[in-house]
Amino acid sequence: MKKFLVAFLTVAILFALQTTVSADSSNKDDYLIMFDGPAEKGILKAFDIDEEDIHFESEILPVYHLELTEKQAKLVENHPQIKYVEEDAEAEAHYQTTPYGIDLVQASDVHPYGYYGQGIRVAVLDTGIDSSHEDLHVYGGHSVFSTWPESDPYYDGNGHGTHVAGTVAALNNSYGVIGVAPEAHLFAVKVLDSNGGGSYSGIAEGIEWSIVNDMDIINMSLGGSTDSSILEAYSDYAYNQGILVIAAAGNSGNAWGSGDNVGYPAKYDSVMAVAAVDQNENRASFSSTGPAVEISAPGVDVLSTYPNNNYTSLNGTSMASPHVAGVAALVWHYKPYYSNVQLRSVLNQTAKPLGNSDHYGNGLVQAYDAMVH
Ligand SMILES: [Ca+2]
Ligand SMILES: [Ca+2]
Repeated sequence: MKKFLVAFLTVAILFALQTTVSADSSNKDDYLIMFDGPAEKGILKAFDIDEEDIHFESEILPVYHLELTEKQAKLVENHPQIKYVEEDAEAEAHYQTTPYGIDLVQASDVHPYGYYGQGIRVAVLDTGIDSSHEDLHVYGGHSVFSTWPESDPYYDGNGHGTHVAGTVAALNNSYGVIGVAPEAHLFAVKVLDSNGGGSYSGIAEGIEWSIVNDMDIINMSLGGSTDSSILEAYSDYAYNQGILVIAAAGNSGNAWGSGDNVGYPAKYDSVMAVAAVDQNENRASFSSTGPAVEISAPGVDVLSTYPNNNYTSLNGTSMASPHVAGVAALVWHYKPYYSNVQLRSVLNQTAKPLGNSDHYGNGLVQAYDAMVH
């Protein structure tokens, strides 16, 4: 046993020595150097720096980008005609896009004051949320499906749920996009499969999970054309428990904006039906119409998160609904003493009127106006 240990130590030490030696002798790193005065390439040659180690010779400054060993770098640095020697530093693009909808619903007007919907719990009843996405933080979840991978709420084989989640709460950082309420807490409640299909029983189970797990807001970017007393009972129950229930009005509208075609559960009294507008605040031709339309939000060319660290633009009242959920989170964080009924009333009273109420309901949801109301 002891012999083995000794042998192992010897090998380890040898290996360590060898590593050190090789690092000292031949490992080259990228450097930027700048001469004090005009560049003199001959000086570089004197330090054994070959032509092949020089990557770039500046035409406007006496600067070279080259490869040096640590030893060479030290020698170069001590030369009186060399002003600077710097190891090359890594850089990457750091920017975050603000989708137009974030501005349109006035989220951009309240973020600078530090209002991000902190801690408001939003259940996204959808196709799951890709929780490994760099621009999302998912706090929990549940799937109504029993077979893998649909049983995993953090697997989104469709993309719809991840997109909806990003509109609610994509993180405020230096990359990707920003959501309406970037510090709201997202919960992935998977009631739709990878084909975007589901059932009323699944939605009911998702609503029940949301009630039991103390959600503040339920976003349902989904719907069907069948009326169901039991789905209505579930929606009512959630609303009576103090949850704000928001759903997409549906994509059954026509170019004329005629007809009564809002889907379920949006059509129920306990649920806010959200219609879609474009960047110019005009009704999207697909957006369902009728007296049940309650409020409007951006739903055309909406940029948001997509599985596998992607971002994409989608259309639909599905994209409009999470804007309202996000605004509700902003206002509720600011005025936590509001009941869901009061919050809903304020969102409706402060919406920007856009015209025909069968098309727009009370109008475009407005975060700032609701908060100062
Ligand atoms: Ca971001
Ligand atoms: Ca309704």
